[in-house]
Amino acid sequence: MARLAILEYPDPRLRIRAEPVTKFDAEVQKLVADMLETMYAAPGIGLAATQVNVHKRILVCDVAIEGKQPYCLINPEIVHAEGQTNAEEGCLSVPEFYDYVDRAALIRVKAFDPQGRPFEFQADGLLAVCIQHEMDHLEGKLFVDYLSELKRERLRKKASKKAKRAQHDGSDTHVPSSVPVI
Ligand code: GNR
Ligand code: NI
Repeated sequence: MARLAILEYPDPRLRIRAEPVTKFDAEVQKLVADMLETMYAAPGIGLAATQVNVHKRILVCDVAIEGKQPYCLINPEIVHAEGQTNAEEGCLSVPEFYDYVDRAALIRVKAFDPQGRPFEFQADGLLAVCIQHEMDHLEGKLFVDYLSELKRERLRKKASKKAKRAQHDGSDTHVPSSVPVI
């Protein structure tokens, strides 16, 4: 198992639409194990493959308060949605930023497990919110896209300040654009 690097806003790779998985092989199974390790280490309650720069329709989540209850959804589809909920969301790709987003309160989801077996289940509460958040990642969408222009402007300023600071003090893992990468 390995911890994977998580892309951060405004990285353009977060905007790539993920492709369906067609082969449920050892490579997919290793990726799922690495995504779970990365999610638990972060820590986070969900992770989409897009966030670790793999543009395949794979997500993992675990909203259990005690113990572990991992879910892995491959090629997920929402076949039914009802009601509305408004919960505060955060994202490992948008660190230190939280806001409220409207989502369906109850969803019925069809997906495949890492062995390629289809399954279907119903989710509500935080699990439903998390699955909708992760499925948006697979479309290249971020929760901040739902916020008002004013709030997104604030986020853009915050991100550009952070980027400048990283370039200045070299405290981050970012490679300065002036350094040639051979
Ligand atoms: O860790 C996470 N917490 C969270 C809280 C409310 C709604 C959604 C989430 S998902 C997030 C991890 C993440 O960025 N997944 O893509
Ligand atoms: Ni996220």
